[in-house]
Amino acid sequence: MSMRFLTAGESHGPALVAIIEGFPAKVPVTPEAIDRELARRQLGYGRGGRMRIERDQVEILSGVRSGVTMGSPVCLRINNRDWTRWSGVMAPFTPPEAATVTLAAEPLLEKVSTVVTTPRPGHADLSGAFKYGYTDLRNIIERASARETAARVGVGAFAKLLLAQFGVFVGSYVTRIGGVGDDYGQPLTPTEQDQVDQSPVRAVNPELAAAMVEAIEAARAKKETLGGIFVVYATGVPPGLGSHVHWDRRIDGQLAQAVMGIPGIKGLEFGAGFKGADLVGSQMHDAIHFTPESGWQRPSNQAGGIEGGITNGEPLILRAAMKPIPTLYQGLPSVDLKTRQPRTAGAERSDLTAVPAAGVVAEAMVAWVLAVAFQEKFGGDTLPELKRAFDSYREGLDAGPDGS
Ligand code: EPS
Repeated sequence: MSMRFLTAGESHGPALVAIIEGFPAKVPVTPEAIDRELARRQLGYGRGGRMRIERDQVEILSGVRSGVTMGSPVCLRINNRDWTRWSGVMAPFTPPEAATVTLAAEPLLEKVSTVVTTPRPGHADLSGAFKYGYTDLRNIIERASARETAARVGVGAFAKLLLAQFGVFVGSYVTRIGGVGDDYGQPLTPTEQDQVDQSPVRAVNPELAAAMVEAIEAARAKKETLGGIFVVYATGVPPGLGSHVHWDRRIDGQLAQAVMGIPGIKGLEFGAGFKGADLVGSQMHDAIHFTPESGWQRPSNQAGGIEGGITNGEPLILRAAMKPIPTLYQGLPSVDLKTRQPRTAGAERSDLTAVPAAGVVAEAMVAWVLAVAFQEKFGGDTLPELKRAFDSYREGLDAGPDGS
């Protein structure tokens, strides 16, 4: 059975938790490696006050001993510091103690109602209310909040640690916010990736980063929110992950599910993506070269590292579009669920933009899909077993795709 994971937790509950089942034994893990990813998810100019309250840190409850995984379920927990303000509202067995919660660190919003009856257009509020039969939208908001993505990033950190054992690195950067930016789409070096994480919007080009910050400030003044585009890349990916033989084994399909499952993601493309639709075939497809000295070479990578639903040995490149955050301090036209009368949707605490953070969440999900594909291809309950299978596969590739 392949690896799987589940997360649980509400935005203002005591904690987020995740359980990873089937993770191989003997993979070295450090808390710093996980906390580093959690801190990267908290980055980004234009985040809301919640990010000034939280200092996400992992606590490992099971599955890791003396700094290595045990093969047993890994359970991780990330506490919500903000819970101290919400414990009387989120209690499992007693009704909310107060009608409002006073927020901290939020200049634009002092309090929010514990009971919310006017759905915010664009959020899960109305569709979630229809589905789960609530007029108190707090029951939907709490789990729909992108706070849950902290747990995914914790899980992704484990996937990254596994992939690092095989020289696979997953990174990301922002190319556009609010229509400002460019279409850059190359993988980065580790130094370039570190520089990106120093940028206020996690962009490669400092001039464009400054223009994106300006766009965020202009949006703040107008009580607007912004979306944008980010690139996720993976280097060192071996050929042969995924498969052409069945629809649900295609790795581009699996990656699409994983990245589209991040709140706010509305578009996704691999390599040349939508631009490729306008090219003729001879412009689109990456020529194949081989020399005994350099092996297989592809002078271009319009395929984004995937052909036939299988990784082809080139860097994986995908680009995702995130819509503007649907919580607006100006409020959007809506209807009160109780009175069915027109009413402006209220604000919840939110970000002006979360594109830089979404890139980090997408890295985690891409790393997860690659790690699952690794385990499916190379098998094994332990890291040494995986390594033996991987090394023998690589030797075979050097000899030729049929291993002869
Ligand atoms: C987020 C936590 C959330 C928001 C944001 C991201 O905190 P809260 O639930 O207290 O509002 O700051 O979530 C959204 C903008 C959203 O639409 O879900 C986080 O930890 O990233």
